[in-house]
Amino acid sequence: MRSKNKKPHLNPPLKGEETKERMVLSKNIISSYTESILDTFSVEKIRRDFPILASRVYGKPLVYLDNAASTQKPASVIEAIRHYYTTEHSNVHRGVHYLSELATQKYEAARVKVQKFLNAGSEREIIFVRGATEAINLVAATYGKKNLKPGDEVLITGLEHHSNIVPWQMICEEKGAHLRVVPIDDNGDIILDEFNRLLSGKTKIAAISHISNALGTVNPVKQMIEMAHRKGVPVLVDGAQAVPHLRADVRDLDADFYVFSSHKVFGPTGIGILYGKTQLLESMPPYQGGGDMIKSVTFEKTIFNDIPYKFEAGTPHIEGAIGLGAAIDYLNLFDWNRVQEYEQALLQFAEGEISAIDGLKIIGTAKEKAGVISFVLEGIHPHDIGTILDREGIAIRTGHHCAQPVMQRFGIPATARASFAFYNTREEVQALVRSIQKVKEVFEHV
Ligand code: C6P
Repeated sequence: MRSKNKKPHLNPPLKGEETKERMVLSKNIISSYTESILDTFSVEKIRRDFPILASRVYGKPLVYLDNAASTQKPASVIEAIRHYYTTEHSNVHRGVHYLSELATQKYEAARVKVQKFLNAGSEREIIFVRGATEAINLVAATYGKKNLKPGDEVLITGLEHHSNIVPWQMICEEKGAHLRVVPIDDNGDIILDEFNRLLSGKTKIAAISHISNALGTVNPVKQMIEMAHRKGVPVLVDGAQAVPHLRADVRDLDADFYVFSSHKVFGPTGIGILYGKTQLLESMPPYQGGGDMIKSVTFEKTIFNDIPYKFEAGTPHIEGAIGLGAAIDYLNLFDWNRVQEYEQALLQFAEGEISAIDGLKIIGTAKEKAGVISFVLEGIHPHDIGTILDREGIAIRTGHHCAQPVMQRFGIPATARASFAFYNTREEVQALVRSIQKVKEVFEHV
């Protein structure tokens, strides 16, 4: 994360009006420290772990800058899934035979890997779900069902992805509760005083993103959780964009719920995690009914299973969990201080280069940012930028990024978004900059 306080050796953060000028300046004086981080990180070695990164699209080398949408997979994850289906597959928790026990053991071992990855107190606090979206829906539907009544409030922020808005809207409507939204400022930072003010006796839960997918803002979630807890309000943290960039520690954060998707953290699609504190999970009703979530069933009454199984009805995404476990094993090979330093240096380099392009404006200049540069080009629709870049082999995302209220806040319909992972390089940033220049040239002649 880029932080003025935490990383004084990096160039200072860029804010508001002074952004453009400062970014241009930063392009010229990218510190030798930043240069040396970019030079010494073993990025080429890391890239060899990701087979897809060697591909060509339209005859050009792939430049994959859509990591906030989904990250690519290392060979070890692909191999873990192949190995599972080749030698280990059966259903879990159901059979006494060898393969069922083996699959169960692998599935449960993946849960323990996630527990350690998040530093959760117990593996019972780790629920396998389809992704961040399902995790938030689960909490909204079950915690909301139990705790919300007419007049109560749910507090979210103006930076949220639709997945952390719509489920709360739905349960508020059902229960006659109200959704309150903490505003963000012109840089894309949450206004903390407003967060504190809006936490009231009526607030039953606060749901906040750790990192914004549309702007890259890193929110001070630990501080926000402290503020909420002082008023007795539990907090759900949407960590979908955080886990690829930092090591989240749910106990250090004291998060009540923490959610993320495997596919954004170099694991397979269709699987994700809901972490919840034991006491809260035990107090919540089940989300779905079916096999595995019960202890006993008669036509008169069902006794539900203990957590985490109470929330895992039906045959789970077994190879997904195993693949996620392999992704965590892979991430554990790295020194995360080095990874973060590299990502910050790359982001800073990219911001300097990109912001120097005439007519380009970066949307989102928060105090701390990670992984994302959202931008608009004067007179050119982001979709046209995305299409022309695609022909150059460059994958970015364009549109509202499932965060329409963020776009409304900045008075724009869409942005072009380049999002980075630790396997991206300075040369890829330069390719992006050259291609944006080409976009401008194309439109100059239209
Ligand atoms: N953002 C993006 O391109 P799922 O779809 O369940 O894996 O993740 C949903 C989600 C929740 N919260 C945040 C902060 C997110 O960024 C996302 C997914 C992708 O920005 C796809 S819309």
